[in-house]
Amino acid sequence: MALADKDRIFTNVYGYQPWSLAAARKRGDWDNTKAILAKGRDAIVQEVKDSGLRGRGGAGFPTGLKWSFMPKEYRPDRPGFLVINADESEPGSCKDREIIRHDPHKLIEGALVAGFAMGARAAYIYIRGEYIREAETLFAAVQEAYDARLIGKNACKSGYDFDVFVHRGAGAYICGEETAMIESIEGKKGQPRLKPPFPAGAGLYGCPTTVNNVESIAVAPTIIRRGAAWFSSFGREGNKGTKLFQISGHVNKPCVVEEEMSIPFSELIEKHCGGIRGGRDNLLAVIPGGSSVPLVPADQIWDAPMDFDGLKAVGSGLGTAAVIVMDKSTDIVRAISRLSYFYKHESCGQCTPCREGTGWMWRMMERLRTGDAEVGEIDMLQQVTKQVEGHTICALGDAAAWPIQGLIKHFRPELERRIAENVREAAE
Ligand code: L3W
Ligand code: SF4
Repeated sequence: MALADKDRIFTNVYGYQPWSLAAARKRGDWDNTKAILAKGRDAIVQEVKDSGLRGRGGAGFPTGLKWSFMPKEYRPDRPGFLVINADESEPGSCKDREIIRHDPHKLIEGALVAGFAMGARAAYIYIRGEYIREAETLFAAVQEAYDARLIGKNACKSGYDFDVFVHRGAGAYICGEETAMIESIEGKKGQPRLKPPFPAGAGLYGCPTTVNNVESIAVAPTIIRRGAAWFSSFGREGNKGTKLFQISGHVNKPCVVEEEMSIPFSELIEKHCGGIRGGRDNLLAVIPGGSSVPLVPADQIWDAPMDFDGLKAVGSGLGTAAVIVMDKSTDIVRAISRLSYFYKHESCGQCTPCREGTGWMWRMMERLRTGDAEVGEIDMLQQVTKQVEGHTICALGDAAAWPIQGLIKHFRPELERRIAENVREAAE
């Protein structure tokens, strides 16, 4: 059953009401936040654990568990930090933008609640450089929260001091990787660090740090207010809660919509997007979780539950729930080749398999796109993806390899057809 309006967390996702503090308060934000903090650190972490919330930035790591990795004791010489990943750059992803545009106070209140629960001294919201208007909104909303003494010294009269800083990025996709983001905030070139140590052990300025996605943080106050049992009543085991889905591409009405986790793909598309352009039979394939996850052909995605396990079962992933729909007018080889170019362009270049491999993969994809290749090169390309996957410092290498692997797995006949046609043209 689809999510009822009364169960939506992001009630202003379309911006029908102002984002301002006054309007946010009418929607229930910042309502006796002091009472939430009074529950204590452990109780808040336990509630988030019980809710089943998993990270909304792509990896799906359990949020409450991540918060619990932060040190229990406060040390002034080694304060904890919360870093909020608003560097939304994954092709297809556009949900954090809507939260910041229309519901920034959910994020700021979430920063205070999460920061308090993990014993952090401050939150840094790292916002994508291209989100210029959104950054302006966020700066203004943070100032409103300071002026109302909701954050800063003695935040919400709780006796707890908590600062929120907004940090703008400069347009590099790789700064969305948590350790590259930390480097960037420190003023260095945004290149990922080797893990471990994980940020909870040694993060921003060498201090304990938790990096969470905007959506993961923005839902936290509602989870505490309405309770873990309410949140976990949506979705299925291991895939709980509500989720912002972002559907783009060849549907009649692309949209961002909050829905219950595990909603079947068909229901999501028919109910909220007016169906596939040209009807169900015109669907070719779907990239269900942002460009870093493999595509799924039409016949396998239609009944799939839109959650971590449901999409894993069809060889893909939920990622950020950025659903890219492609109908039969799509040149699927060209589409994946374009993604390959993106990863080649965004590679930070510090590890050889990614720096060199993304270039190799893109050039081979271009040869396959034009049909100017031998059939044996399809397997060679597959081998190159296997040499990149799992052999790099961060997940960008995997992200570059997986879409190509999905293409070869599901559309090999199309690759072979292009090569055959090119050979035939050359022979004529
Ligand atoms: C302490 C341990 N912490 C894991 C933490 C870790 C991180 C989180 C998940 O990649 C994915 C990527 C993209 N002690 C820990 C621990 N942690 N073990 O848990 O870590 P990890 O390494 O599984 O993932 P990641 O590096 O965060 C993120 C995928 O997301 N993605 C796209 C993302 C794009 C955006 C965007 O544009 N907004 O988010 C899509 O699928 O491929 O697989 O915090 O520290 N033992
Ligand atoms: Fe940089 Fe690519 Fe290595 Fe990640 S995998 S650290 S983006 S070179």
